[in-house]
Amino acid sequence: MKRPRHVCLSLLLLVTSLASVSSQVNPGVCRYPLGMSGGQIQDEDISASSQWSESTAARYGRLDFEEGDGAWCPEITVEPDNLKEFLQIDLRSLHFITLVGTQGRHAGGIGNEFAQMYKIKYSRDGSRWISWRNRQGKQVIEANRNAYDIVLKDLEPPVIARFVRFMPVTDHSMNVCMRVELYGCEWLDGLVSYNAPAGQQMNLPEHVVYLNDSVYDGAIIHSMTEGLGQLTDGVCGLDDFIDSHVYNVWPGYDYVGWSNQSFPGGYVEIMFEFDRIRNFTTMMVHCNNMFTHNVKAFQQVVCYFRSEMDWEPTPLTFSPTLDDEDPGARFIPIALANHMASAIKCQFYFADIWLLFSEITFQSDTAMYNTTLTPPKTGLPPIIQPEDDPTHKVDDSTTRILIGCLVAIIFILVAIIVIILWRQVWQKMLEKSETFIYSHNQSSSATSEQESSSTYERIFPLGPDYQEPSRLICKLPELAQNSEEPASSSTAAQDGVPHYAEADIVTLQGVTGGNTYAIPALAMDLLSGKDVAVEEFPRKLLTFKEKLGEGQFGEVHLCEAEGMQEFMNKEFLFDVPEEATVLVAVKMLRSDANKNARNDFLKEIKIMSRLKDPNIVRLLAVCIYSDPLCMITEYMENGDLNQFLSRREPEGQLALLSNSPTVSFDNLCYMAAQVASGMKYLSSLNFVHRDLATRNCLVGKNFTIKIADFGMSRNLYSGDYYRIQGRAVLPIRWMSWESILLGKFTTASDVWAFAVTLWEILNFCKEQPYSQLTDEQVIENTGEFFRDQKRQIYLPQPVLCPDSLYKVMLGCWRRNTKERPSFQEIHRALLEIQS
Ligand code: DJQ
Repeated sequence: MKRPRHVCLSLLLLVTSLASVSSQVNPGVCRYPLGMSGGQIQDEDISASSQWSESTAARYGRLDFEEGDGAWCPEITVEPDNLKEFLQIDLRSLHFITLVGTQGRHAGGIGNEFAQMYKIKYSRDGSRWISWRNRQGKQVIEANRNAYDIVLKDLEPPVIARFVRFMPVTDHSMNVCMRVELYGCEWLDGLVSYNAPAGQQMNLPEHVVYLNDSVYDGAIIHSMTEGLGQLTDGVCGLDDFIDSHVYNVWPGYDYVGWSNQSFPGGYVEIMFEFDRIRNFTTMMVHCNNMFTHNVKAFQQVVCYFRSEMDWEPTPLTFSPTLDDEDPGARFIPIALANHMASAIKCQFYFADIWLLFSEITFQSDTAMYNTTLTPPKTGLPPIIQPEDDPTHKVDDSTTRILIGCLVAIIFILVAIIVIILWRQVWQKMLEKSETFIYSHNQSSSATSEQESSSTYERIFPLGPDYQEPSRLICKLPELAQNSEEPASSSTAAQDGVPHYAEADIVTLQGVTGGNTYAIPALAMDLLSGKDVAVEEFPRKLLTFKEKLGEGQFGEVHLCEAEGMQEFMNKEFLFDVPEEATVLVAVKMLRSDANKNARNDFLKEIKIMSRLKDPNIVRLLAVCIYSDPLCMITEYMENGDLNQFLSRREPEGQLALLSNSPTVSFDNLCYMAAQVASGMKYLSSLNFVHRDLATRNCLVGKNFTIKIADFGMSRNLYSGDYYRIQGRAVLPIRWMSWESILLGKFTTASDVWAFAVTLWEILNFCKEQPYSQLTDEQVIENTGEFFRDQKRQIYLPQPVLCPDSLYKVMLGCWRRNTKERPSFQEIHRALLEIQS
């Protein structure tokens, strides 16, 4: 299983920005100030319905500016029922706007006017104005309570517009002044509207699923015209279309869907109109594929292009491979073969009864020829000057394609260099970012996502409308897909500890444990097994007893081993039973495993053979001279720690009554201390576990513990892993904020997970961490840890947990990784508490 690597996101953004093509907007990232406070928006692009005086003209309505009399103020008092006044901003091109900020007139203490509320109107062409509404249909936005504080509000749904109007609203007659800012990024898709048949309603026995486009901003009569909506709001639907990322909405909210019963032609036609003629490379359609509910991605799409007045006669046809196995929602890319068009009309053919889309995005070259032909529909200024001689058009476009190819090659080369440099820079950058204090004053002056140099220049709103973490979810699957990058970055320099040279580190994937490990790899011949520091065990001396577990490519069996003592005696100089046979656990590679799985198995042997600590699963011997490949470890008769504890009770009345086995507080501490000790050992090797939890610890005789890593595929624990669009799987409830938000896994994030494990232990594994929170809420809580404004929710102090121990846990959950204790310190603290 692969983990998301945010390196890939950054790389993707980097390459995308260099290549200056458009790509799907990520609302989580698209939050840059658009230039009211930074000055990129010119005075002449700020206008208003009226002004109180020359010194309170529209141009003084810039957030955080104190020029003139300190804000824009309309001529007359704003009355509750009068909505005539507005402050208007022209962004000069289409922008994806995710956030707005307002402030009143303070003027160094002289002013005290502000807007308690306002509405937003927006327009893409300057003539058709649309009133913004939130997802519940409400137009009024609560705003300022005083003249100086900035109030940021997420636009949920975001808007795509060139012009925006702020219209102050009051509940009583009052003087109002405003300073404002817009946040977002340029809308490079260039899409100005899509027209489609209205979404329909699906009647399931247990739900009515509303598959309409509930935020469509055009007209909806029988069909949707002239608007944009859910297909462009940057929110991808979940695998199960009945669920939604957004709270308090109805089943099916994220999707727009149609049933084939209403379309005798067998297809749904959607027409897309753009701001100008563009050279299209790709269209991405995010489709649901829950075939168990008769929903499937389209079986064919036929697209027509209109570049001038007429539609091109020959359409482009594409048939994706139908997927009857994976019910996960997915983006289907459709290559548009550099067609030039200002409108595209696509017919999506049903593959099943239902067709459900949640996002459609386009990639196109922005620099296009534009002759005396059709003027852009919106009247937006074209980017490139008109060509004088239309006969050069064809030649010209071929040269453009050639230049494009060359440029692409250069970018790929640059990207490769960047990847190499990145590894070194990335760690340093992230360390720095942790100390970065998020505040509006420090927000960048960049006008778009593409121009900004740092991810941290975005605005993270401070109000209750904060959406960032959950929004990241939409982007994560993309990261997971691109996670071919080795995991070594996570093992690189942490907290100033000396570490292995990058080149010595290899990435290994466990077989049962689907985790990615990174360990120092010494030069050795992997497949010959020469350098595996464990001995070959005669396979015929193993007798199978029962199955202990199963992974994707192998099984773990309980076996009797004859003469294993020799192997054990050599390793441990203490006594082992003298019987002829001992029980061992044998992990075996399935005979039908492919070459990759086989290599992974051998790599896992290599790693495991180097981990020698009493509290880590220890490899006793292997069978690699012949197939099936096996590795052998001691049998831990009490299974995993989670199962072990959940079947036991603390000593006391309750246990006496129920007659269940008990575990004393001291024994709990003893087990916790062993986990800490094993982790102390791993951290000394700079080995990052990434999935420390009670489910990954084994219990032997007398409360002995060994840390293992079963991987994420055990059904029993599937609820502990958060699945993003059927791909990335993350133990979010055990993960530090930086692992979730930045993809950063270090010993410090293992320390965080250790404290969650400790919490589980003290609760006898009877409760899942944050059991009151949904996965989405856990991710939102991660955002609170990140902002550290005392709104984060910590796991509560378990009943059995003394204050001193809870202090240790809280220390492990500090925002700043450097302030968290080391495993050495934790281990010492646990020994002290125990005695
Ligand atoms: C690490 C691993 C052991 C396979 C179930 C009940 C049992 C075994 C990061 C380091 C710390 N340690 O282990 N990584 C990966 N491996 C494992 C297991 C636990 N597993 C899964 C079981 C299991 C026992 C033993 N007694 N009772 O299924 N590994 C490797 C393993 C298993 C058998 C032989 C050799 C290694 O998590």
